[in-house]
Amino acid sequence: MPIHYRSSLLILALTSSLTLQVCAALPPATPETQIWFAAPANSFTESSPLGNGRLGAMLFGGVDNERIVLNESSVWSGSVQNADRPEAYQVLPEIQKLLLAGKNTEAEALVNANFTCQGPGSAGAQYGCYQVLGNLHLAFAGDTNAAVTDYRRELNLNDAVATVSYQRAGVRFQRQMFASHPDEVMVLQLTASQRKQISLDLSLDRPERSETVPDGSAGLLMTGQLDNGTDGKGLRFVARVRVLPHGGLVSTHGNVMKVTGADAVTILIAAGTDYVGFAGRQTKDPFAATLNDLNLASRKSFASLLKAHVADYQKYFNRVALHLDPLNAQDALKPTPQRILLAKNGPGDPNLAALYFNFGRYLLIASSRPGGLPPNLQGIWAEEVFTPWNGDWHLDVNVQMNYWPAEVCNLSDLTDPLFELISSLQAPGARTAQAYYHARGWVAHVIANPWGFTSPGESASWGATTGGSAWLCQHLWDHWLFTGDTNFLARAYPIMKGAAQFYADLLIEEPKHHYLVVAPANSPENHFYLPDGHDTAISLGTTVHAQMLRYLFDACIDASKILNTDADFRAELEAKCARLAPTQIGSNGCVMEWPEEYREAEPHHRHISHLWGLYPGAEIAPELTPALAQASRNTLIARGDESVGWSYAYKAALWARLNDGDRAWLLIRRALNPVSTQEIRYDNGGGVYLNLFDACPPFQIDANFGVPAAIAEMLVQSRNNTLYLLPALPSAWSQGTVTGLCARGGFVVDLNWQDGRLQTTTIHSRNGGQCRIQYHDTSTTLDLKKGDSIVLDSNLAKPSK
Ligand code: FUC
Repeated sequence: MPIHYRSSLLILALTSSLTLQVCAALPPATPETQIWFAAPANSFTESSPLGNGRLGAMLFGGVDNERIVLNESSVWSGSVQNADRPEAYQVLPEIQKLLLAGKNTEAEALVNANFTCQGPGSAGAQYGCYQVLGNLHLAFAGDTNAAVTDYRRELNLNDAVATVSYQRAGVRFQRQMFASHPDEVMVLQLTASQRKQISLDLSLDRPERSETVPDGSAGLLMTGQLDNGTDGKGLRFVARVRVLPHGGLVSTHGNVMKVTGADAVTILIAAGTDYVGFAGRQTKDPFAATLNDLNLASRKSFASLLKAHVADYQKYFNRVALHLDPLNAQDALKPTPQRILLAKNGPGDPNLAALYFNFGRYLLIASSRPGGLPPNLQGIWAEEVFTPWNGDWHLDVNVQMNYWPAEVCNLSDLTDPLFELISSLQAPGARTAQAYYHARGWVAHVIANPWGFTSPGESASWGATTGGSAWLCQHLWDHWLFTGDTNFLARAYPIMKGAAQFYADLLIEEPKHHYLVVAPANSPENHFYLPDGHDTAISLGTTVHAQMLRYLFDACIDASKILNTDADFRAELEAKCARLAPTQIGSNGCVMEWPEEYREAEPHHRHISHLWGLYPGAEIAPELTPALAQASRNTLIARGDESVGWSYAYKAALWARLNDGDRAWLLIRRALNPVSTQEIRYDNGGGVYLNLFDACPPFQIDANFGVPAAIAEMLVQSRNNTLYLLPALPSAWSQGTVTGLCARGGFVVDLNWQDGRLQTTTIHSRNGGQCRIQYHDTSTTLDLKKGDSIVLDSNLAKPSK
């Protein structure tokens, strides 16, 4: 099919006047804000994602048969369970005694027998899994033998609208779809350049447990009940489709709706479940809620639904803009799959990185809205009933990575779902803390679901890690550092305190240096050889635990001072924090992952948890701890680049923190490696699918968020009251501009550079206060009032007028 790049406006000029009137206001897309294809999707990972935070869709764009995968963020099987082992705490002293005596093998046997969950854990039906809601099928009638020309399927990140258009038998057809947050529906409009050209059958299905019936005379209703793992009566789900034709006839035949000879058709989709949990819609009656959504939306015109959607979406998206010059301006106009291949086979395309950055912001806006559930391993997009790793929230890097771009990319208000999840883990986590550790406070281990699962996983090797709650709390403290919102801190502090209490109780003194260490501990999912050759995962403290605890304890100490509370607890934390094991450098020049120099079982393991203190933590930094920064470089080199999708993103962020833009760019280029859709591996070889979804593989959304965060770290960093400008600019990104990136202290930064050199910088202060700015060896300190915007030249001086 011959495809030529056209701006949206040009395409629209060819379509019906109805569409033209509606869409003329849409902003033109650019190569860095448009993902487009010259053909329909062959699979889920080629289709185009849409989302309003709660409702999701994947548009395939088939010409004769359109399949739209439908999702709703609370479509979760399983139910609340108590998977704690109530007597486990009795074994803790013995485990700790064995670890103190260097008997890790014996300790691990006890951990395996006692510090796992009761029952099958994540393998059980009661743990549940995030599931597809269903599929909407459109089977188009008409001359299916006629040639299709000028096919284009685009997802415009500027306005969050997907458009499919093509020419057939002299008629130009167009489909436009968006997921509206203000109107709680997904909207699909079919138009044609001539009258009476649209005829189709609509149906709604799901791989299991569903029934579809007519919904009055103008719609379909699909309902069903998920398995809860006990009596089979889990969440009830509802999907409703309403068809609003312009001209033509509509009829219902069983569970199929027929539209014949319409000029245009608007299709509204509403969905919900009766999940009443820590967030989400909180309705026991999804039947009524979805009917209400459709009734309200169908009173509005397509134009007004679209207008409200675009305004709502752009409120978030337009806060940041990144432009990186393409390697080749003509190539940048090619369909996205071709761009990905060209970039892989050439020296890489910075503009493709800008597109991926924008896509990450797009996906966060589409999957994380205040009041909703946080994006899971799939975001909100899944086509299966049994999603990989249950589509849950993994707490040993994955859900946190989903939120890495939130603060720095000016989407601070979208962190609310994560904070609701954290808050919801306190009560079950307090029971878990008692059952296994007889400790105060609360703990979350490695996996979590909407049913409050905080127990260890079913295998100690990966599931007994106690770090989940500490890592989650880092996001609470960072939110405060970025926003300075004291009301938020007052709400967050008790949660952080509970987490800190837990670890404070779990610490024991190790005999060699008398440091306080967490025992038992794992370094997420990794293992090592004991001197006797035994392969084990359990140790007496780990580097990542010490780093995360230092962060958490310091945060609680500072917060208690700011809030003027808890002097006694502060004193306890100050004493314990001072005795945590420091991050150590081994004889090989690398950061030690465990307290002893154990032989690594997997030197190229995907997790790099012992560099947590470099990113997302801040205790390692080139200007602060040069020796540890060098050891971190050595560690990254020894670990190697090759890994899964999210690991590339993590390593890119780590290289950014080491001020090495070229290495960070190398990792981002790896993260953009095309991965075949057929390829579902659970190990190395990550990259992207053709729709730019992250391939772990399989599809897993974390790197879609992790890479944008790494890009932001390459352009602006903030720590210890200093703002670093262009700290890790790759030599290949010689020209660019970025606006709206956020820094700790409530500063917003716009900057541009040419020939790799900083030109103009604007610093806007939201809260007022002092701001030290550093660009390579030049620095300046500004005293800013709330609301000030200061422009600086390439020497960080205020330009003379
Ligand atoms: C962690 C990672 C895996 C995968 C899984 C969902 O366990 O180690 O690579 O991303 O989460």
